[in-house]
Amino acid sequence: MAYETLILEHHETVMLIRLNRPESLNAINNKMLTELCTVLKKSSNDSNVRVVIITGSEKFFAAGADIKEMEKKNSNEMYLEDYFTEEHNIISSFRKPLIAGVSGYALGGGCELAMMCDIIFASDTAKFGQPEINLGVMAGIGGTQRLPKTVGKSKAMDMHLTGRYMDAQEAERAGLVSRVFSEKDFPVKIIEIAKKISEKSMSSIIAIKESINFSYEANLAAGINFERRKFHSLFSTEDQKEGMSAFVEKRTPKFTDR
Ligand code: DAK
Repeated sequence: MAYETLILEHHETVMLIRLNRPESLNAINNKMLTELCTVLKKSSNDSNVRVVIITGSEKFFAAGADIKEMEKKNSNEMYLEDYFTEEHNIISSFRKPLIAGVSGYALGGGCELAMMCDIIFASDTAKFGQPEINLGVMAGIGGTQRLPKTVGKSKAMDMHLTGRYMDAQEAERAGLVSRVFSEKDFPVKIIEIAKKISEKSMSSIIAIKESINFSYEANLAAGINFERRKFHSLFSTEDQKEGMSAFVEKRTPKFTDR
Protein backbone atom coordinates (compact mmCIF):
# COMPACT_ATOMS: atom_id res chain seq x y z
CA MET A 1 0.00 0.00 0.00
CA ALA A 2 1.35 3.46 -0.92
CA TYR A 3 1.26 6.29 1.57
CA GLU A 4 1.14 10.01 0.87
CA THR A 5 3.38 11.13 3.73
CA LEU A 6 5.48 8.07 4.48
CA ILE A 7 7.96 5.87 2.65
CA LEU A 8 8.32 2.32 3.92
CA GLU A 9 11.45 0.21 3.59
CA HIS A 10 11.80 -3.40 4.66
CA HIS A 11 15.20 -4.62 5.83
CA GLU A 12 14.55 -8.28 6.68
CA THR A 13 12.30 -8.05 9.76
CA VAL A 14 13.12 -4.40 10.39
CA MET A 15 10.63 -1.91 9.01
CA LEU A 16 11.91 1.58 8.38
CA ILE A 17 9.27 4.31 8.20
CA ARG A 18 10.55 7.47 6.59
CA LEU A 19 8.51 10.61 7.27
CA ASN A 20 8.12 12.30 3.91
CA ARG A 21 6.72 15.82 3.63
CA PRO A 22 9.88 17.58 2.45
CA GLU A 23 8.01 20.74 1.42
CA SER A 24 7.32 21.48 5.10
CA LEU A 25 10.39 19.85 6.69
CA ASN A 26 8.25 16.83 7.63
CA ALA A 27 5.84 18.89 9.73
CA ILE A 28 3.42 16.39 11.22
CA ASN A 29 -0.10 16.92 9.91
CA ASN A 30 -3.25 14.87 10.44
CA LYS A 31 -2.61 12.79 7.34
CA MET A 32 0.89 11.84 8.45
CA LEU A 33 -0.28 10.93 11.95
CA THR A 34 -3.12 8.80 10.61
CA GLU A 35 -0.81 7.03 8.18
CA LEU A 36 1.84 6.48 10.86
CA CYS A 37 -0.72 4.92 13.18
CA THR A 38 -2.11 2.73 10.39
CA VAL A 39 1.38 1.38 9.68
CA LEU A 40 2.07 0.76 13.37
CA LYS A 41 -1.24 -1.05 13.85
CA LYS A 42 -0.53 -3.26 10.82
CA SER A 43 3.02 -3.93 12.05
CA SER A 44 1.68 -4.99 15.46
CA ASN A 45 -0.06 -7.94 13.82
CA ASP A 46 2.62 -8.72 11.27
CA SER A 47 5.06 -11.37 12.45
CA ASN A 48 7.44 -10.37 9.63
CA VAL A 49 8.00 -7.04 11.38
CA ARG A 50 9.95 -7.31 14.63
CA VAL A 51 11.48 -3.83 14.99
CA VAL A 52 10.33 -0.49 13.61
CA ILE A 53 12.47 2.56 12.92
CA ILE A 54 10.95 6.00 12.43
CA THR A 55 13.24 8.37 10.61
CA GLY A 56 13.15 11.42 8.36
CA SER A 57 15.58 12.82 5.84
CA GLU A 58 19.18 13.95 6.28
CA LYS A 59 18.11 17.50 7.11
CA PHE A 60 14.94 17.03 9.09
CA PHE A 61 13.34 14.37 11.24
CA ALA A 62 10.25 16.56 11.76
CA ALA A 63 10.05 20.32 12.36
CA GLY A 64 7.05 19.90 14.66
CA ALA A 65 3.33 19.58 14.31
CA ASP A 66 2.03 21.37 11.22
CA ILE A 67 1.67 25.00 12.32
CA LYS A 68 -0.33 25.85 9.20
CA GLU A 69 -2.91 23.21 10.09
CA MET A 70 -3.17 24.42 13.71
CA GLU A 71 -2.87 28.15 13.15
CA LYS A 72 -6.56 29.06 12.89
CA LYS A 73 -7.91 26.63 15.47
CA ASN A 74 -9.37 27.80 18.76
CA SER A 75 -9.12 25.92 22.02
CA ASN A 76 -12.59 24.45 21.76
CA GLU A 77 -11.85 23.03 18.32
CA MET A 78 -8.60 21.54 19.60
CA TYR A 79 -10.48 20.09 22.57
CA LEU A 80 -13.29 18.59 20.48
CA GLU A 81 -10.92 17.16 17.89
CA ASP A 82 -8.74 15.82 20.69
CA TYR A 83 -5.92 16.22 18.22
CA PHE A 84 -3.04 13.74 18.63
CA THR A 85 -4.45 11.98 21.74
CA GLU A 86 -5.47 8.66 20.24
CA GLU A 87 -2.37 8.68 18.04
CA HIS A 88 -0.14 9.42 21.03
CA ASN A 89 -1.55 6.35 22.76
CA ILE A 90 -1.06 4.13 19.70
CA ILE A 91 2.56 5.22 19.26
CA SER A 92 3.56 5.15 22.92
CA SER A 93 1.93 1.78 23.60
CA PHE A 94 3.37 0.04 20.49
CA ARG A 95 4.67 -3.27 21.86
CA LYS A 96 7.54 -3.98 19.48
CA PRO A 97 10.79 -2.01 19.67
CA LEU A 98 10.38 1.46 18.20
CA ILE A 99 13.55 3.35 17.33
CA ALA A 100 13.77 7.03 16.36
CA GLY A 101 16.57 7.77 13.92
CA VAL A 102 17.04 11.52 14.06
CA SER A 103 19.00 13.56 11.52
CA GLY A 104 18.52 17.31 11.33
CA TYR A 105 15.62 19.04 13.05
CA ALA A 106 13.47 17.26 15.65
CA LEU A 107 11.45 20.16 16.97
CA GLY A 108 8.24 20.50 18.97
CA GLY A 109 6.00 17.55 18.08
CA GLY A 110 8.99 16.06 16.20
CA CYS A 111 11.06 15.95 19.38
CA GLU A 112 8.03 14.59 21.25
CA LEU A 113 7.52 11.89 18.61
CA ALA A 114 11.18 10.86 19.01
CA MET A 115 10.73 10.73 22.80
CA MET A 116 7.70 8.44 22.42
CA CYS A 117 10.06 5.88 20.86
CA ASP A 118 12.09 3.42 22.94
CA ILE A 119 15.53 4.50 21.76
CA ILE A 120 16.72 7.65 20.01
CA PHE A 121 19.77 7.34 17.76
CA ALA A 122 21.02 10.57 16.26
CA SER A 123 23.28 11.54 13.41
CA ASP A 124 25.78 14.30 14.10
CA THR A 125 23.49 16.78 12.31
CA ALA A 126 20.58 16.31 14.73
CA LYS A 127 19.04 19.30 16.48
CA PHE A 128 16.43 18.82 19.19
CA GLY A 129 14.17 21.56 20.49
CA GLN A 130 10.85 22.48 22.07
CA PRO A 131 10.40 25.90 20.48
CA GLU A 132 6.61 26.09 20.99
CA ILE A 133 7.15 29.00 23.37
CA ASN A 134 8.16 30.99 20.30
CA LEU A 135 4.67 30.35 18.88
CA GLY A 136 2.96 31.47 22.07
CA VAL A 137 2.03 27.97 23.07
CA MET A 138 3.74 25.11 24.84
CA ALA A 139 4.51 21.47 24.20
CA GLY A 140 1.34 19.40 24.33
CA ILE A 141 2.18 15.80 23.56
CA GLY A 142 4.52 14.83 26.35
CA GLY A 143 7.37 17.32 25.94
CA THR A 144 7.03 18.82 29.41
CA GLN A 145 6.73 15.35 30.94
CA ARG A 146 9.24 13.25 29.06
CA LEU A 147 12.06 15.78 28.59
CA PRO A 148 12.63 16.50 32.34
CA LYS A 149 12.54 12.77 33.09
CA THR A 150 15.29 12.31 30.52
CA VAL A 151 17.54 15.36 30.83
CA GLY A 152 16.59 16.71 34.27
CA LYS A 153 14.53 19.70 35.34
CA SER A 154 17.05 22.47 34.71
CA LYS A 155 17.87 21.54 31.11
CA ALA A 156 14.22 20.78 30.33
CA MET A 157 13.19 24.20 31.66
CA ASP A 158 16.02 25.79 29.66
CA MET A 159 14.88 24.07 26.45
CA HIS A 160 11.17 24.81 26.91
CA LEU A 161 11.55 28.35 28.24
CA THR A 162 14.17 29.61 25.78
CA GLY A 163 13.12 27.47 22.80
CA ARG A 164 16.79 26.85 21.99
CA TYR A 165 18.04 23.75 20.17
CA MET A 166 20.30 21.03 21.53
CA ASP A 167 22.81 19.49 19.14
CA ALA A 168 23.50 15.75 18.92
CA GLN A 169 26.52 15.84 21.23
CA GLU A 170 24.69 17.76 23.96
CA ALA A 171 21.68 15.46 23.56
CA GLU A 172 23.90 12.42 24.02
CA ARG A 173 25.61 13.92 27.09
CA ALA A 174 22.20 14.75 28.55
CA GLY A 175 20.85 11.23 27.97
CA LEU A 176 18.19 12.18 25.44
CA VAL A 177 20.03 10.25 22.75
CA SER A 178 21.53 6.81 23.15
CA ARG A 179 24.26 7.00 20.47
CA VAL A 180 25.43 9.42 17.81
CA PHE A 181 26.63 8.31 14.37
CA SER A 182 28.15 10.27 11.54
CA GLU A 183 25.63 11.26 8.90
CA LYS A 184 27.35 9.15 6.25
CA ASP A 185 26.81 5.94 8.29
CA PHE A 186 23.21 6.84 9.08
CA PRO A 187 20.83 4.94 8.82
CA VAL A 188 22.93 1.87 7.91
CA LYS A 189 24.21 1.73 11.49
CA ILE A 190 20.79 1.94 13.08
CA ILE A 191 19.36 -0.69 10.76
CA GLU A 192 22.26 -2.94 11.85
CA ILE A 193 21.38 -2.37 15.53
CA ALA A 194 17.67 -2.89 14.84
CA LYS A 195 18.51 -6.22 13.15
CA LYS A 196 20.44 -7.30 16.24
CA ILE A 197 17.44 -6.48 18.43
CA SER A 198 15.14 -8.34 16.01
CA GLU A 199 17.05 -11.57 16.66
CA LYS A 200 16.19 -11.54 20.38
CA SER A 201 13.18 -13.27 21.88
CA MET A 202 10.01 -11.22 21.44
CA SER A 203 8.84 -12.37 24.88
CA SER A 204 11.95 -10.86 26.46
CA ILE A 205 11.71 -7.74 24.32
CA ILE A 206 8.13 -7.01 25.32
CA ALA A 207 8.72 -7.80 28.99
CA ILE A 208 11.77 -5.49 29.06
CA LYS A 209 9.88 -2.69 27.31
CA GLU A 210 6.93 -2.99 29.70
CA SER A 211 9.23 -3.04 32.72
CA ILE A 212 11.37 -0.07 31.69
CA ASN A 213 8.28 1.91 30.74
CA PHE A 214 6.71 1.04 34.06
CA SER A 215 9.74 2.39 35.92
CA TYR A 216 9.69 5.45 33.68
CA GLU A 217 6.02 6.10 34.26
CA ALA A 218 5.32 4.91 37.79
CA ASN A 219 7.17 5.06 41.08
CA LEU A 220 10.33 3.07 41.58
CA ALA A 221 9.13 0.61 44.26
CA ALA A 222 6.08 -0.37 42.23
CA GLY A 223 8.30 -0.53 39.12
CA ILE A 224 10.78 -2.88 40.75
CA ASN A 225 7.95 -5.12 41.90
CA PHE A 226 6.43 -5.08 38.39
CA GLU A 227 9.83 -5.91 36.89
CA ARG A 228 10.32 -8.82 39.29
CA ARG A 229 6.93 -10.32 38.33
CA LYS A 230 7.72 -9.93 34.62
CA PHE A 231 11.09 -11.55 35.22
CA HIS A 232 9.48 -14.52 37.01
CA SER A 233 6.92 -14.95 34.22
CA LEU A 234 9.64 -15.25 31.57
CA PHE A 235 10.70 -18.49 33.18
CA SER A 236 7.65 -20.14 31.66
CA THR A 237 8.94 -19.53 28.12
CA GLU A 238 10.92 -21.92 25.93
CA ASP A 239 13.13 -19.01 24.96
CA GLN A 240 14.36 -18.65 28.55
CA LYS A 241 15.35 -22.33 28.55
CA GLU A 242 16.99 -21.99 25.16
CA GLY A 243 18.79 -18.75 26.02
CA MET A 244 20.24 -20.03 29.26
CA SER A 245 21.13 -23.47 27.87
CA ALA A 246 22.87 -21.83 24.92
CA PHE A 247 24.93 -19.70 27.28
CA VAL A 248 26.00 -22.71 29.33
CA GLU A 249 26.70 -24.73 26.18
CA LYS A 250 28.66 -21.80 24.63
CA ARG A 251 26.54 -21.58 21.48
CA THR A 252 24.27 -19.00 19.84
CA PRO A 253 20.64 -19.29 21.02
CA LYS A 254 17.85 -20.05 18.55
CA PHE A 255 14.80 -18.18 19.77
CA THR A 256 11.30 -19.19 18.65
CA ASP A 257 9.10 -16.68 20.55
CA ARG A 258 7.59 -19.50 22.57
N1 DAK B 1 4.64 23.52 10.29
C1 DAK B 1 4.30 23.86 9.05
N2 DAK B 1 5.22 24.24 8.12
C2 DAK B 1 6.51 24.27 8.49
C3 DAK B 1 6.94 23.90 9.79
C4 DAK B 1 5.92 23.49 10.73
N3 DAK B 1 6.20 23.08 11.96
N4 DAK B 1 8.29 24.03 9.86
C5 DAK B 1 8.68 24.43 8.63
N5 DAK B 1 7.62 24.59 7.80
C6 DAK B 1 7.62 25.02 6.43
C7 DAK B 1 7.91 26.51 6.30
O1 DAK B 1 6.74 27.27 6.52
C8 DAK B 1 8.42 26.59 4.88
O2 DAK B 1 7.31 26.54 4.02
P1 DAK B 1 7.18 27.53 2.73
O3 DAK B 1 7.38 28.90 3.27
O4 DAK B 1 8.31 27.08 1.83
O5 DAK B 1 5.81 27.26 2.19
C9 DAK B 1 9.18 25.30 4.70
O6 DAK B 1 8.68 24.41 5.71
C10 DAK B 1 10.67 25.47 4.91
O7 DAK B 1 10.88 26.09 6.17
P2 DAK B 1 11.81 27.36 6.39
O8 DAK B 1 11.86 28.19 5.17
O9 DAK B 1 11.39 28.00 7.66
O10 DAK B 1 13.24 26.62 6.56
P3 DAK B 1 14.51 27.16 7.36
O11 DAK B 1 15.60 26.19 7.00
O12 DAK B 1 14.73 28.61 7.13
O13 DAK B 1 14.17 27.00 8.91
C11 DAK B 1 13.29 25.79 10.84
C12 DAK B 1 14.00 25.70 9.45
C13 DAK B 1 13.03 24.38 11.30
C14 DAK B 1 14.23 26.49 11.83
C15 DAK B 1 12.00 26.62 10.70
O14 DAK B 1 11.24 26.08 9.61
C16 DAK B 1 11.12 26.58 11.93
O15 DAK B 1 11.38 27.29 12.92
N6 DAK B 1 10.04 25.80 11.88
C17 DAK B 1 9.06 25.73 12.96
C18 DAK B 1 9.60 24.95 14.12
C19 DAK B 1 8.59 24.92 15.26
O16 DAK B 1 8.20 25.97 15.82
N7 DAK B 1 8.14 23.71 15.64
C20 DAK B 1 7.12 23.56 16.66
C21 DAK B 1 5.75 23.53 16.00
S1 DAK B 1 4.43 23.50 17.19
C22 DAK B 1 -0.76 19.07 20.67
C23 DAK B 1 -0.42 18.57 19.47
C24 DAK B 1 0.74 18.96 18.84
C25 DAK B 1 1.57 19.87 19.39
C26 DAK B 1 1.23 20.38 20.62
C27 DAK B 1 0.07 19.99 21.25
N8 DAK B 1 -1.95 18.72 21.41
C28 DAK B 1 -2.79 17.69 20.81
C29 DAK B 1 -2.24 19.12 22.67
C30 DAK B 1 2.79 20.30 18.71
C31 DAK B 1 3.12 21.55 18.47
C32 DAK B 1 4.30 21.88 17.62
O17 DAK B 1 5.09 21.05 17.25
